[in-house]
Amino acid sequence: MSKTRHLAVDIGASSGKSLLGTWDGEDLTVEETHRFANTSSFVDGHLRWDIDHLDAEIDTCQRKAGPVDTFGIDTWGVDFALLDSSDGLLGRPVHYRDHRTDGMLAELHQLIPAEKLYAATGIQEMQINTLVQLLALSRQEPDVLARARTFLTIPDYLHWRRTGVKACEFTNATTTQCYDPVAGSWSSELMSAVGVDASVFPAVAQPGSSPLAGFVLPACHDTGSAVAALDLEDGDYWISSGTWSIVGVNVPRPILSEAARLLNLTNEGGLHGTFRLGKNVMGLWILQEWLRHRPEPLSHLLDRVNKTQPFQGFVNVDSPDLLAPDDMPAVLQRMLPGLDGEAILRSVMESLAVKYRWVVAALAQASGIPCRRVRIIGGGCQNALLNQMTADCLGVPVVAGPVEATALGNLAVQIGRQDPGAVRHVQRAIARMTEPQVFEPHPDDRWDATYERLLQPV
Ligand code: LFR
Repeated sequence: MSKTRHLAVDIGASSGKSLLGTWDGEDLTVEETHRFANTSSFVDGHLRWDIDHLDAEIDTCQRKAGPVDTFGIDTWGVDFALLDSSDGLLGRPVHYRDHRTDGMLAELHQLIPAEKLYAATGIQEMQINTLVQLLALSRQEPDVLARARTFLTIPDYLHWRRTGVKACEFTNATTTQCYDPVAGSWSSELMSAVGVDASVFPAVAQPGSSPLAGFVLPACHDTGSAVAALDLEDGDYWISSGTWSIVGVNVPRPILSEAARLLNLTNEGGLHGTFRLGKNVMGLWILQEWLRHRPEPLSHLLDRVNKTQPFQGFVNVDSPDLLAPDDMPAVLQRMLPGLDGEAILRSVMESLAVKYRWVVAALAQASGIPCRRVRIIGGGCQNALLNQMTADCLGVPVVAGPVEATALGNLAVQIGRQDPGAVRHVQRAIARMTEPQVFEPHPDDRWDATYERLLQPV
């Protein structure tokens, strides 16, 4: 087989990169061709994407890679661009950590009962969701919504700029909380409830489909791409560990039971009609924000945290106070009085591991799939201390890697397309090229005691 060349552009919370993958039918070789900053800034009172900068950087990715057979872009979910009747951008897209959605969840529930919302979307209730952002927009800037003719999620927008194709890729469409996974279409009822004209939503296209020669849609939602890199076995749960920790398990169809709703689990679209049953946990954002205020290399900080006495404190890592605080260290110090920096961060990491255990138990209960092993992927899987804590707390082996799961999974779908066997073939090639690290569990009763603290009502 002759070699084919594929370009994955993966845009994360603070940086983006492009990986050029060469596929010979058996093995994948990759080369990072470009890396760039991704920053958001306050413009017109809101935290916004610097979308023109990203557009220019993606041009550079493409130029540096040279001719390729296919290319595809992924970023985080829920954010979007709106175009007017002349296809002009209606303002720089707003970042989900902007405060425009504060208090909007309660307002959404007044419009749509929680049970109905879950039955129609299967999506975890979070104030960052696209539906909540659209509600905020219709309340705060109705003129912008009135002028909108096209809704595109961020990767859809960046693809459209290059291909002229206006489509919403499936994995990302399902994360918006505007898409009905059972009906297999946008939910016009939900949209009209929040004041959005359903005609702005373009057709949904499957990952692996090719709307245009030379362009194969990857899983455009970064979590979708990350999980697409894995050759999962029965009983494998995964944690996509980055700014967020998404804990999940793959399921053949969405689970919309009352139990799943009460546990606030999410059903996000995956490859070939499957779903990812999961839940967002606040993740390494807490550490990233700590370091933004108290800069030092992460490895130095983790060395000291490792030497700190364990089990000194517990914190609810999913407290809304941690979503977008001005000063993360100050908030944590208030939540964990009397502890020094290292003890605070050790407590945060232990509390993360305990939350992972709770989520895995909830997912197992809702899906009926027992957890035999956890695969931790993404940048956060380099945190060996957290990996070991996770193994110890959950009592199952943790396999860490690949670090670049998102870009690799993006490539796997570009190469294998809509053929599950072909994607599996690439996933096996990815498993051969990366060396996962295994963390065996060491039982310790103190994890159970900390878990009990999580279960206590606040
Ligand atoms: C991870 C992620 C999560 C999503 C959050 C916000 O990067 O995409 O899956 O819930 O970011 O979009």
